[in-house]
Amino acid sequence: MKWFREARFGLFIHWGLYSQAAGEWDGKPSPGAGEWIMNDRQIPPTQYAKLVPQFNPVKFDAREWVRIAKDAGMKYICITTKHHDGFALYPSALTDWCIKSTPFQRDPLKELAGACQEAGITLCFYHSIMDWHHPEYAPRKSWFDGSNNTPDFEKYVAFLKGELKELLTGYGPIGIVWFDGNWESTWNFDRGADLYKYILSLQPNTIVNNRVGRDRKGVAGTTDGQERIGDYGTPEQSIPASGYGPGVDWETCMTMNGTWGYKKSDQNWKPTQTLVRNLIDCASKGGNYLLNVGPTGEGLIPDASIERLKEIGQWMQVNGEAIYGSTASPFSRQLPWGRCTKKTTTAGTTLYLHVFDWPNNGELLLPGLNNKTAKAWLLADAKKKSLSAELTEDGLLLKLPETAPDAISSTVVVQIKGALRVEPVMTTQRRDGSITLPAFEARLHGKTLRYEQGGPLDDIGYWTDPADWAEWEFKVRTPGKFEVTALIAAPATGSFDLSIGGTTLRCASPVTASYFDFKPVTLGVIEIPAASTSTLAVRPVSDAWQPMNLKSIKLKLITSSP
Ligand code: FHN
Repeated sequence: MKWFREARFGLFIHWGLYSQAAGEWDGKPSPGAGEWIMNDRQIPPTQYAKLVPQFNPVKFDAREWVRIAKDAGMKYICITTKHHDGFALYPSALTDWCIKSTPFQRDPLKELAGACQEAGITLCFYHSIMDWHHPEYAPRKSWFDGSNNTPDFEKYVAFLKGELKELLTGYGPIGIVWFDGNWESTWNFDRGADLYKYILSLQPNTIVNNRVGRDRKGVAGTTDGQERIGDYGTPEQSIPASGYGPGVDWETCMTMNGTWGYKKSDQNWKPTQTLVRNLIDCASKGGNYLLNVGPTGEGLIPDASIERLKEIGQWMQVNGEAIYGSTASPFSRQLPWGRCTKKTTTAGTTLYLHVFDWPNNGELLLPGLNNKTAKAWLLADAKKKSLSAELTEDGLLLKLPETAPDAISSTVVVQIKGALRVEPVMTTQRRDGSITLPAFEARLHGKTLRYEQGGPLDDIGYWTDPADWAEWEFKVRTPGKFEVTALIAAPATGSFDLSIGGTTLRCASPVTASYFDFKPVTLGVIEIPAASTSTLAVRPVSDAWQPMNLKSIKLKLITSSP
C-alpha cells in the first residue's frame, strides 16, 4: 500500500459504450447516471448494441489524457475496463461484446498503459462483477433478452476470471483492480475471497479494493471483521466524518458533476475550490481522493473537467508537498479554520495547516499543541520567512500575514521539534456556569456527517444518514440543571435524542427557510451530574429523522447542585 498512501490523488475514468449514448436514448434524457442508461431505460442488449457501430472515438489521445491527469497532480489513473453493461474496452479474445466490434480498431487500454508508463503514472483497472450483457450472468433482469432463463453463474465467473487474466497479463503492472457491482445476490464472501486470491496469483503486487467482497457495509463499504476482503475501503460521493482511524486505508471516489459516465445534459459542475478542499479533507483524514471524468463517445474529456483539473494542478504545484505521502491530522476535533495533514520522520513532525478561512486578526490557534516549534512558514513562500509562533495555555498560536496566499486554501508549514504533543482540548464550563458547544468542537461519527466551514457555514452538515451522530466532551465545574438551546437550520422538522450521562431529551428540530437559515431553538432542561468531565451526544431518531445543520448547542445553568 506504500505507493497508494504516497499518491493520495487519482483520476477515475468512466468510459465505454454508454459514453456514446451521452445520457440520452431515443432522444430522451435518461434519469440516472450516464453509465446506467441500459438499466434506467431498460434497453435490451440487442437494442443497446446499436451503439457498437457508432462508437468510434477517433479523438481519443491517451498521452493527452495522461498529461491532463499528471498536470493536475494525480499519481494514478483508474479506467473502466468493463462497466455493468458488460462491454469490454479492449479487444478481448473471449467475447465479441468488446471494442474490436466497433469501427475503432485500436486498443485504448494498451495506448493508455503505454502513456502511463512513459509519464510514471500508475495504471489501475475498474472492473464490474455485475454484467447486464453476458448470457450466463445472474440474476437475470426482466429487460434482458430472453436468451437464457437458466443461467449458469459458474460459467459467468469463469468468463469473468478469463477477462481479468487478459487484463492482468496483457497491459503491464496494474496498480489497483477496482471491483464494483458486487451487491447482487449471486455474489458472496467466498467468491470474493477466491477472486481476490486469483488477482494476486496473476499480479502479486496489485492492490484490490473492498468491492471484491460481497457487500459494502461497515468501514467505507468494507464488510467489517473477518468478513472483510480487499485492501482498502471505498466511500463513494462522500468523505467520512472523521476517517477510519490509523491503519485503515480508504479512498473516496467522487464525480465532478452528477454522473460518472458522460451525460451531455449534466452541466452541474462542482467548483474547483470544492474539489481541492475535498482532496485536502480526504488527506487530513488519512484517505485518498479518486476524482472522476466521463469522456465523450469521441474520446474527449469534457472541457469543464479539463478546466477544473488545470486549476487543481495550479494549486497542487504550490501545495502538493502537503498532500503526497501525508497522514491524518493529529487533532481529535475539527479545526475551525480548515484542515491539517502531517508527515512524521525520525527527525520530528511537520504539520501542514490548510487554512480555508484566513483569520482576520492574523492569529491561528493549533488547539492543544504543546510543542516548541522549530520553525513555521508559508509553503508558498520560497524564502520560508519565519512566522511568529507562541506557546499558550490553549495551544500554539501563530501570527499570519494579512493576505492569504491562496483563496482556495493556503498552507502553513509548522516544523515540530521532538515528539509531537497534542493535548486533547476540551470545552470548559464558563464562570457563569454556561457551556457552549460549537460545531467544530464536536467529534463526528458516521459516513457523510461533516463539519462545514466558511462564510455562513461553521456547522455540522451533510447529516443525511440517521446512523451518523455527534458528541462533545467538556469539563464540568458546576453540575446542576441546565436549559438546553441550539442553533439549527433545517427545511423540515425531525426528531433527535440529546443525551448527557443517562439522561436523554427527545428533541425536535425547527423548520427554517433553508439549510443556511439558523434559528435558536429551546430543547428542554437536562441534568449534568457531578463529574470532572461529561459528554453530550446528539443522535437522530432513525424513523423520524430529517437532515438538519447544527451550528452550536448552549447549556445555561438554571440550578446548581451541590
Ligand atoms: O453503479 C456504479 C456506478 O455506475 C459507478 O461506477 C460507481 C463508481 O464508484 N460505482 C457504482 C455505484 O456504487
